[in-house]
Amino acid sequence: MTDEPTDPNDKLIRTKMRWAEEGRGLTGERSSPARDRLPPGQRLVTDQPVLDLGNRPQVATRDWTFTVGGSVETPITWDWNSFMAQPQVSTVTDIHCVTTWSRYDTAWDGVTSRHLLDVVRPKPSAKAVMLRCYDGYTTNVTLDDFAAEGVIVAHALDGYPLPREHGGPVRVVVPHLYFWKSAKWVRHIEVMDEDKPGYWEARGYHMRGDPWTEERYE
Ligand SMILES: Nc1nc2c(c(=O)[nH]1)N[C@H]1C(S)=C(S)[C@@H](COP(=O)(O)O)O[C@H]1N2
Ligand SMILES: [Mo]
Repeated sequence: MTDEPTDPNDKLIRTKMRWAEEGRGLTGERSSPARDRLPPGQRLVTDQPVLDLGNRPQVATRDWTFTVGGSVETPITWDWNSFMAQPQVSTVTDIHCVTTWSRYDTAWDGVTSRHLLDVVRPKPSAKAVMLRCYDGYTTNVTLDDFAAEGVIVAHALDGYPLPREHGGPVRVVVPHLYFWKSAKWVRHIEVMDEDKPGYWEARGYHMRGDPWTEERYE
């Protein structure tokens, strides 16, 4: 498994990189999270669009392994049964994609990032995580953002096993950041002493991606 995506969807990727250069979607509008549920520059959809590099890995649960390593006291390797044996939670969150669609009330089941971090125990020097996926996609999240309330390593969406196109068997959901941070088909979480850009972050997307302040591109 290499970490370089094969980019089967080159045209879409080039289009999205051009949007990043042009600052597409930026409105400079101000909005108050207390008053508005929809962040600036976003429009509400009711279906959930499928967006990825176009190469959707098929990973059967019996072949699935998930590892966390890097700057931690206790690296882990979980197979499907070990993952499902962890304490489970259900969450309901809004999601906001940088391409300007938002969807309200998506329901997820899985394991909280906080539980995961309690198990692996990041070293005091740890600052960020790189989420590494079965399709070669990567995205970075600071340790604070990853440990935030509501972040879930999810195996179910709206009450059903997470469909392959939405990242099944397991994806990460970071609901308070733009949806490109929510890594589908997650394979490995690397805890790092320094924040580094992932796939889209290296192509003009913002390192953090807060939808309320329109951290789309930089
Ligand atoms: N592994 C992986 N995760 C990914 C992506 C990807 O290409 N590969 N695309 C990201 C982007 S840009 C978005 S908007 C969301 C889309 O998730 P969805 O297809 O479930 O709506 O997944 C994110 N996670
Ligand atoms: Mo996206």
